[in-house]
Amino acid sequence: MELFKKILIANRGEIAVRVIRACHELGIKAAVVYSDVEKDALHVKLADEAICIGPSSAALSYLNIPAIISAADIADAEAIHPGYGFLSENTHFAEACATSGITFIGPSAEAIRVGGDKAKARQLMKRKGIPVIPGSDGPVSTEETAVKIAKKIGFPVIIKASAGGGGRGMRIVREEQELSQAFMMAQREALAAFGNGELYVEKYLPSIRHVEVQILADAKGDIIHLGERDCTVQRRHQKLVEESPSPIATEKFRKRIGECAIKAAKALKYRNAGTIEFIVDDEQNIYFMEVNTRIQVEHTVTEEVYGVDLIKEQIRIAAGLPLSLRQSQVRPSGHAIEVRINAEDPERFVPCPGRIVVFNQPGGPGVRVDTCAYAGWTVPPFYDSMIAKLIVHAKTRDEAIARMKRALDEFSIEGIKTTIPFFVKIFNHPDFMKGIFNTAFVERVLNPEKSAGVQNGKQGGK
Ligand code: MV4
Repeated sequence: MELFKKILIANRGEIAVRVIRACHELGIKAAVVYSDVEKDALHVKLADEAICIGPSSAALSYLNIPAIISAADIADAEAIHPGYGFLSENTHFAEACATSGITFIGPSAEAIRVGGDKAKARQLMKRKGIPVIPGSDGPVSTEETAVKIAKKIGFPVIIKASAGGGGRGMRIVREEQELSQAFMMAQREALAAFGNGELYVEKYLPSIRHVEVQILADAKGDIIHLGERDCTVQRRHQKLVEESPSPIATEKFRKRIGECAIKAAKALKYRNAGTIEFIVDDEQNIYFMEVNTRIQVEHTVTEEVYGVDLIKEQIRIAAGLPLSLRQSQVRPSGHAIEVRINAEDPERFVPCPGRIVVFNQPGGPGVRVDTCAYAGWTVPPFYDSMIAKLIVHAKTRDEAIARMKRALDEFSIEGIKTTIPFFVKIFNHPDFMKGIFNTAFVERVLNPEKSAGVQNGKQGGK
């Protein structure tokens, strides 16, 4: 089996740059696509060739399936790397690649389909003996059924959209009389956002952490996991800080959650890189939440701790090569933390595009910056506002935090506002330093007065 000679990258920003680097280290030519406002983008400069596929609007460029397939044909690329977002979890795109004889660097269209249907994925995992939060067995089509289930499992419950993502079509219901209206609103919201109003019901867990497991699976059916990432620090379903290992993980916990993730990957007959997301409650119970059938933004913290290049593994797997390591060779070393730096006002988190005048990035031991930004580049207003990921790696969590504070202090960006000042607050917060927090943490940092009475559960401990 041989690697590809040329790959087309159907993405932009830092992830396109990240994939170009993996290609070049593997001796593979990298072709990219770009929209007509991105002639000066870093991914265009670093690629071996670049093809303009349409105007600024993502719908007409980075989401334009026929244009991207044509670009792969013109470039004579044997495979397409979709990155994250855009077409990375689009079954039509994975199928269009196959039809055109192009290898899609990712899982099968069928695995993407199941991953995108949260009620179905949950039902499958439950059937395979993976713990799920008590709730409906598959989708719920009427309010009456929802009431019946809610009474059985007890309030509060949470109504979720099968096609859900980003918290849309989600409603917490505290008592029976609220349920009917919440059901209708969730259905309407899901229909508007996803063109699919299907809902399901779960018991609502008030104090949780978000812990996910990186898996790799090759064509032979070998599956390994590369431990967990803790993504509990979020605001409005946008992850802000990710770390590996999780501050709550012991070796025993890692073994338990890793085994759940491998079982889930087997249930999906998974191939390539994927993430199994779990909710962990204050008693360290693990519950399957959903599957992400793409490389994720936060893959970097796993790379740092496990010394594995996940993009290269994705490419090798897609080319039919075996995993480059076995589970017994997977060993964590130290602690890594990532922050997502956005071109946003750090007080209100509203996008703040514009021309970057100064861009001096931090360096030194254990510091990695994955970015598409440079001095003189103008952040376009049409796409995601993330312009850089700052990743630090050190022996212990405390040293990683100290290194992150040092690197944030060195980072000098002028001309636009960024979320760097917000992260300075996070890394100086006593609860973050202790590793004791839940998904309400960011709101508590931003509104200390409003949530003064809200206390965390009894988490943490090694
Ligand atoms: C939950 C939950 C509590 N109980 N499900 C939010 C997005 C979607 N992926 C699932 N989410 C949640 N599901 C039950 N049964 C709380 C959340 C949740 C959350 C989950 C992970 C990370 C951050 C979150 C923030 C708010 C709510």
